[in-house]
Amino acid sequence: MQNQTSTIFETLFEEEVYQGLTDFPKHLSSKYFYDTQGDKLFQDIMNMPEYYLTDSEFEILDTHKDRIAQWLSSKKGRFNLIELGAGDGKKTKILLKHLVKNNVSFTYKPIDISQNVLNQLEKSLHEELPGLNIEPRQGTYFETLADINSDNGARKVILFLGSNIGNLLHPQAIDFLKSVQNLMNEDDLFFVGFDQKKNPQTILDAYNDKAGITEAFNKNILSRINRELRADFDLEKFLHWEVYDPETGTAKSYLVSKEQQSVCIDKLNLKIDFKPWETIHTEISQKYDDEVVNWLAEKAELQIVAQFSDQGNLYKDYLFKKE
Ligand code: AVI
Repeated sequence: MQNQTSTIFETLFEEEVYQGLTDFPKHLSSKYFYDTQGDKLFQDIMNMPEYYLTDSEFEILDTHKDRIAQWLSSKKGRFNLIELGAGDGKKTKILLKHLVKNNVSFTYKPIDISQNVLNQLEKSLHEELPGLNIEPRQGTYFETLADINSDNGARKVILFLGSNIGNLLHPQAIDFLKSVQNLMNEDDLFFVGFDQKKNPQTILDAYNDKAGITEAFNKNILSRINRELRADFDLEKFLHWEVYDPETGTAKSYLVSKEQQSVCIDKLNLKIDFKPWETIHTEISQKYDDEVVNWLAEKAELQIVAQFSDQGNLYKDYLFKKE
C-alpha cells in the first residue's frame, strides 16, 4: 500500500521520484544519476575496458580529425563550436588541438548544466591550449543555444558526443533533434555520436561490468533519494540487471528488488512497497544503425552529410545539416 498525505513538491526531482515509484511498473529517470557521486562513477565507467564507447569515439576523432576539420571549416568565416554537455572535454580536446594547430578561426563554447564542470574544463584548456578562444556557458542546452544564436551572426557547429542521444526514447530523440534543427541556420552543422548495434554480448558487458561500477552507478539513484529525500533504501536488497534486445537495439537497466520490502521516503511522506523481484526501470541506452539514424534525421528535417566510424564499426559520429 502506498500512502501519502500531502503532495507539495519543491522540486521536479521530488515530483518525478514520487510519480515513478507510485506508477506500475516502477521507473526512475536516468537524468537523476548525475549528482557529484554519479558524475564520478560515470567518469570511472568511461575509463573501464568494457565501456568501448569512449575509446571508439576517441579513435574516430583521432583518425578522422583532418576530414572532420575540413568539414567544419568548409564554409568561410569564423564559427562557434558549441558543445552540448561538455563534461571533461577529453574527446573534444583532440579536435580542438587539431583546429588550433591548423589556425582555424573559431570560438569554443561548451555548454553544461554544471558550473563546476565548466570551471575545470576552462582551467585545463587554458593550460593545454593557451591559443584557444573559449567561452563556457552554464545552463540548459536549448536556452543557452538560443542565447548563443542571438550573440552574433557567426556560423555554428554543434557537438553532441558520447551517444548521449541514446538515453532518449525515439520520440524524445526526434524532439531533441528537432529543437536543435530549429536553432540552426543554413550553413550550420550538427555532429552527433550514435553507438551502433553490435554483438549483444559486447553491449551487455559494457553495461554490466565485473567490477560492479555500473551497478554502483545504477544504485546511486537510490543513494541519492536516501540523501536528498530522507529515504531508507537498502542497496543490498536490489540487483542491478541489464537486458539488451538485439531486434530493437535497446539496452535497458533495472533495479530488481530481491525480496518483499517497504521503503520510506520521509520528505515525500511516502511508503513504497516492493514485491519480491519487482523492478524499477532506470535507463535506456539505445543502439543504432544507419537506417534508424536516417529515419530520425528525416523526422527532424536534418540531412546526413558525412559519417565517421571506428575500425570495428562499434560507434559512429554523423554530421548533419538542415534539410
Ligand atoms: C551517458 N550515457 C550515454 C551513458 C550510456 O552509455 O547510456 C550512461 C551509462 N549508463 C550506464 N553506463 C553508462
